[in-house]
Amino acid sequence: MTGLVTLGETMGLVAADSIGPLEYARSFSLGIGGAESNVAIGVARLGGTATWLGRVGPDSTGDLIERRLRGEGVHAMVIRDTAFTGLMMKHRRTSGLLHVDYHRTGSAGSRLLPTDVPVDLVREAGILHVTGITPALSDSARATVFHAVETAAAAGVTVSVDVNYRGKLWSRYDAAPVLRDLVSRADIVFAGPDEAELILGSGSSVADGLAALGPSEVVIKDGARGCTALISGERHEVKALEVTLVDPVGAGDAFVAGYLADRLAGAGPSERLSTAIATGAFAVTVPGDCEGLPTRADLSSLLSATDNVAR
Ligand code: KDG
Repeated sequence: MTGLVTLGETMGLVAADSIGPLEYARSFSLGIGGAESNVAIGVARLGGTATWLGRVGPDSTGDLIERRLRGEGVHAMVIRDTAFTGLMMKHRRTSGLLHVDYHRTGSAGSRLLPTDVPVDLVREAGILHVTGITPALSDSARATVFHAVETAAAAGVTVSVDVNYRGKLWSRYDAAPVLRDLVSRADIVFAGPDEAELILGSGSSVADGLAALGPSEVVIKDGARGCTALISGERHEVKALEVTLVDPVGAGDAFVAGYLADRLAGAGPSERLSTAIATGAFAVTVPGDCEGLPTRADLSSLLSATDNVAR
C-alpha cells in the first residue's frame, strides 16, 4: 500500500507581499502552488505517505518545486519536460479580495501524458486523488487523469475527486460534462455548492445529486459555513472553526488533505470531517497555498488551546 497517489500541475507562485493593486507592489514572495501537490503536502504533514507525479520545466522554478516537495516528505515523481514551468501570480486587491493570474498555457505541467501514469503505484495506492483542474489543461492531461482513474478503479483502489472548477481555465459549458464524467467514476467527491450546481444544474439537492452519480462519499465544502457530507448514506454536518482569514487559497486542498489523511489512517467519517475542518482552518491563517498546512501536533494545539501563546 502506497498511501495517497496524486498527479497534476504544480506551478511557481509569485505573491505580492502588500495589499493593493499589483503595479504598486514593491516586494514579492516566491513559493509553489498546485491543488494536488497541496493535498500531497497536507497528507505528508499529517503523517501519511503521499506520492505526487507531474511535469516541470528545465528551469529554476522546476528545481524549486522538486526540492520543496521532497523537503516536505512527498515522494515526488518529477518528469522534466522541455517546456517552461507554469507560474501563478497572486495579489490581494483589498484585504478580502484576492486576485490570481495563471501563466500556464503550454507549460510543462499541462503536457502530462497517459504513459506518465505510474500504473503499478496506482494499483497499490490506498487512494488515488485527482482534481478537475488537470482535465482543463490540455487534451493529453485530460486523458492522463481518466487513464489514472480507470487504472485505479480496475484494481479496486479508492478514487477521490476534488471538482476544483477554475473559470480562468475553461467555460462552465465545456467543464460540466467532463467533471460530471469524472465525478461519476469517483468513490469520494469533494465539491463546493457552486461546483455541484455546475455538474447537476440548479434545483438539485447537492449532496444527494452527486451521490446519485455514483460516489459513496460526498463532501460539500462550504468555506466559512463548514461542511456537509453524505457518507455511505449517513448525513453529517460540521461547522467551521473561527480563525483570522489571511489567504483563503489552498483551504479546500487542506480540507481534502485532512479528510484523506484520516481516511488512510482508518478514522471514521466524523473524525475525518473534523480533521478536514481543522486542517482547512490552519491553511487560511497563513499566506501561501500550502505553507500553513498543519502537522498533527498543530492540530491538537488548535483544538486544546486555552491561550494564544504556546511555551
Ligand atoms: O487550490 C489551490 C490552487 O488554486 C492552487 O494551489 C493552484 O492548482 C492551482 C490552480 O490551478 O489554481
